[in-house]
Amino acid sequence: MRAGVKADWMHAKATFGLGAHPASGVRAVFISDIHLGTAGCQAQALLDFLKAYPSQSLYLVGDIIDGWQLRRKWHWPQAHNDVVQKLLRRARKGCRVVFVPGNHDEFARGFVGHSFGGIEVMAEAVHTTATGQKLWVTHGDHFDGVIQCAKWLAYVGDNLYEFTLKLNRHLNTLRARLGMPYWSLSAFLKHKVKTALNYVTDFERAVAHEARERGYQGVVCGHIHRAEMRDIDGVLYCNDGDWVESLTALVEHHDGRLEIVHWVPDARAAAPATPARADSMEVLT
Ligand SMILES: [Mn+2]
Repeated sequence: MRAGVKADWMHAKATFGLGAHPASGVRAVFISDIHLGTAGCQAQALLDFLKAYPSQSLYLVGDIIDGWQLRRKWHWPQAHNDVVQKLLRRARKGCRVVFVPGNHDEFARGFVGHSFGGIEVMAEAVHTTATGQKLWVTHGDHFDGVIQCAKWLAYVGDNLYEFTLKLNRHLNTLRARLGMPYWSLSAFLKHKVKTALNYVTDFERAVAHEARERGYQGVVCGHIHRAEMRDIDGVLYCNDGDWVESLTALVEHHDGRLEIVHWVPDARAAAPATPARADSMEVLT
């Protein structure tokens, strides 16, 4: 049984770009970390993705609306309305829409057990794939305990790396003038990023471990904005990524095959491919 399950997702692969979108849709779509209400939210790209991937089920795996940010500064352009409308329309048209709140939309945790416009609010969910695998669906912030390091360090990209190298030069010119010894800011940051990467791994392991404890074959989460699908000690760990930076989603095809979709917006399609964050992180380590 276990072997069958394994063979099934071993065939799963990540796809990039504007490849053929399934005309008949997919069985399930998992998205999280949309952060509606923030300037960083890539609402239009998400709208395009949702249009291209109709589904029988849609799981909103937390941090859909950024309540934290909205409390500080109201940012709600039309495209964010459109996303909400699109989700409600999807529920109305017969798609099962489940909303599992995250930490940024924890206000919705007060509405667990209720549904709004056909969208069910659940503290956590269980999705059964076409092949019978049971996937635990949770945002993942409850595992923050394993990530004690500043989370922003996990987002450091190569642009910032370039910047720190530059800053490093200026800093050390200044230090030299003040008669202070050379100190490498970039080495310091490199070390910090390495630590941050360890925390990512710790997070993934903690989530997978809990899924296994609970008797599930896999888990779908978000929260750390890092799309991933791999086996961790016999449990399928899936992270559906985010719609702020990476534009990623997890989909289940009608045959039960799981896939991480890396959405490429039309406007960017002609531009040279930007390396995935995982690649740029390697520059730093
Ligand atoms: Mn979160």
